[in-house]
Amino acid sequence: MGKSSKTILIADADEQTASMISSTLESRAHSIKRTSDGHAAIDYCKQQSFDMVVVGEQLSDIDGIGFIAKLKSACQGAKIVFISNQWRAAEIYQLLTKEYGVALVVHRPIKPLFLGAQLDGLLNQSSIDLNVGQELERQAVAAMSERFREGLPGRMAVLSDLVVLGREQPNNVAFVKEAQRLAHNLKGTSGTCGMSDLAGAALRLEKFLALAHQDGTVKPGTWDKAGELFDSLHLCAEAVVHNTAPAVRPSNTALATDTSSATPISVTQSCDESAMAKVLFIGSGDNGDEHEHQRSLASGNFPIKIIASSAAEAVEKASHTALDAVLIDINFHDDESATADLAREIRGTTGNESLPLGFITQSAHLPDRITAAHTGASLFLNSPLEPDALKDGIEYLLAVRQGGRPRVLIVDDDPDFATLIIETLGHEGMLVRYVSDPTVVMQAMEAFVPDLVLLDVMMPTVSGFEVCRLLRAAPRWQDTPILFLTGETELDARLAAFDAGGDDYLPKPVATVELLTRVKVRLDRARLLRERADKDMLTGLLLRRAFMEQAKSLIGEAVRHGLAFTIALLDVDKFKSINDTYGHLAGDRVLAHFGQLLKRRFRVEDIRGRWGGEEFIVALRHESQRTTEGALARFLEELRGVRFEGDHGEKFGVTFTAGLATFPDDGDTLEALVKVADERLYAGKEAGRDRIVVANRAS
Ligand code: GH3
Ligand code: MG
Ligand code: MG
Repeated sequence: MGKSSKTILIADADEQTASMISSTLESRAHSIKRTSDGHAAIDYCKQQSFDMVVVGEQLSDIDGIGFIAKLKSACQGAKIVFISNQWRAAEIYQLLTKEYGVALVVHRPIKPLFLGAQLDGLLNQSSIDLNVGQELERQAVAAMSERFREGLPGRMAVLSDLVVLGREQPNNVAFVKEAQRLAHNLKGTSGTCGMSDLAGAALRLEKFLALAHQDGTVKPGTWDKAGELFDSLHLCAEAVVHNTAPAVRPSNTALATDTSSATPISVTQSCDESAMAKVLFIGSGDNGDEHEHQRSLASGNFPIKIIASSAAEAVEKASHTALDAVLIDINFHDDESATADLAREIRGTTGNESLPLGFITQSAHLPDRITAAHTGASLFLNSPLEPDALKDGIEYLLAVRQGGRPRVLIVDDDPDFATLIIETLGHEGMLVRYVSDPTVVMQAMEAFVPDLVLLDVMMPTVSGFEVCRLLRAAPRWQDTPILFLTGETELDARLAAFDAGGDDYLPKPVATVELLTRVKVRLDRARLLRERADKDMLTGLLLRRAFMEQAKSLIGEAVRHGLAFTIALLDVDKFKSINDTYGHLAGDRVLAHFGQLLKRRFRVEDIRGRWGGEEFIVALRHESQRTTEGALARFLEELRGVRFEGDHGEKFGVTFTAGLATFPDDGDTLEALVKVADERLYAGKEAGRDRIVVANRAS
């Protein structure tokens, strides 16, 4: 991936959005010019050439779309990105992309990490003339067609064997069903690849076989007719393999299928790099490690890319790559506080506040718990690393992450089709996990925690409808968007999809641009709803109700595993007088900073919320009172060091008082624990503030 610096113009009258986009791009070392004025923007474009122009919904003198219409002639060659306030009608989308040459439409709310990955993808593409969506689709389909072509003789050989077996045992319904399934998959993939003759022949075979069995019995004469249909299918397949038009089917000619030379069906697991989870591995910085770990992770269908780094380069790499987790090998940095500083610095870079952290240590050398809790290490792995431990550890880190790149699970028994989807969605910065066996979907859901599921309908063993119903029965997956992908386009099948609890329905063959659009709409909508309901806008932390919901699961977990956890209520000291002295806006800045700092400290799986006003709440998983007290003391120490600025430039500092309560010693319900923590907080205020209280009588 090219990391060369690009020049980018941001034209947007919305100060906040422009700042956010600008800092996202600056952190990737691009140079930025900003304006809120359309005329000024056109002038800039005439004076210098930009690699990209990012246009907001509204400029000071013209609306964004009107501006884009003018922009086209002024700036040749720049990629135009439009930040839209809303999802628009298809015609406007068409107008923007086809007429005005807009390369990408991004919808609010904007996620810096996601946007960064999207813009990176755009800036690294060499072709500028082609519509990006179409070009992407063309490339993806070309790659898919090539793989499909390679695997086709193998697929045909399996089908041919089935025809032979079917003739030998004409009453065995399993052969009919399996042949039907294979024909169905052939139809889907070849249709997507634009091989219409082959798709048509496969459809005829599939339809015939679907009607050839009933109540567990096979109709007489089935295999004779199926043999004929298979023969014409085979001709089309030959034509595809040799890249020629299919010959006219010679009548009554038996086909000699040479199965001995056929290659087995290839199950392709390779996929586009951008769809991979990226893990920064901070060790000696020696690439040997990277290759070794990469090898040990090569198996399995969850692609992970290891990016090796020395400690010196780590912060730089973290701010320029859309990372999913960080692993630090402490053995190379025997100074523990330097390791903790490095971890904090990485989580201080834009978009990485909630990046999961893992430490690799020699068992003899465990870092102290307070440092670990404050810094936010979610995981300790013992070195030397066992291959499985590394894989499991990384999966754990990826699972505890919240609010990272959009995660999509695809369930489909056709690996070629899945690969196409992985590539298409991966290009957009999404993380995709692929499961070919519908019976393991539940485990995959638990391990991967997707934001959206793409479900094939027709699969061996379990149909997609059933999988969907199963998911909907679990409260946890009730709101996860589920999209069906299927070659069945009859009305009944479509109704069944919605009946089963699906959110949308996409016929196969699927146009990748359409798929992408629908996936994005669903993801955007789901995320928007979740954030509106759960998040406090000022601090970015959970609201009280959402906090309580998430914290409740801590109780269940603590009971099951016999573990403790500690909650802390934090209240900013003399906040009223801060508002009175320095202004309400300065007060808001204090709260926002407090929230940001809370996010960056502690582990990503610890829960943080805004309890209300200037009160915050934190729950530290699996931590004792003593460790939590220590970690909070470090946090208080850090906060004391922050200089805030009043509305008139005055400098001031803030402190807080906290009350702690631990499960199960101080109570066995969340409400009881909050009550105890609140009493201790109050005692701390009485005793003079700026302290952390762990026992009923403040000392
Ligand atoms: P103590 O040390 O005893 O906690 O004193 P305090 O002044 O912090 O406590 P008090 O509860 O009397 O005052 C809290 C103030 O916080 C009152 C309220 O106006 C202010 N406040 C609540 N929410 C916000 C907010 O979102 N922004 C700002 N700027 N102020 C807020
Ligand atoms: Mg207060
Ligand atoms: Mg208060």
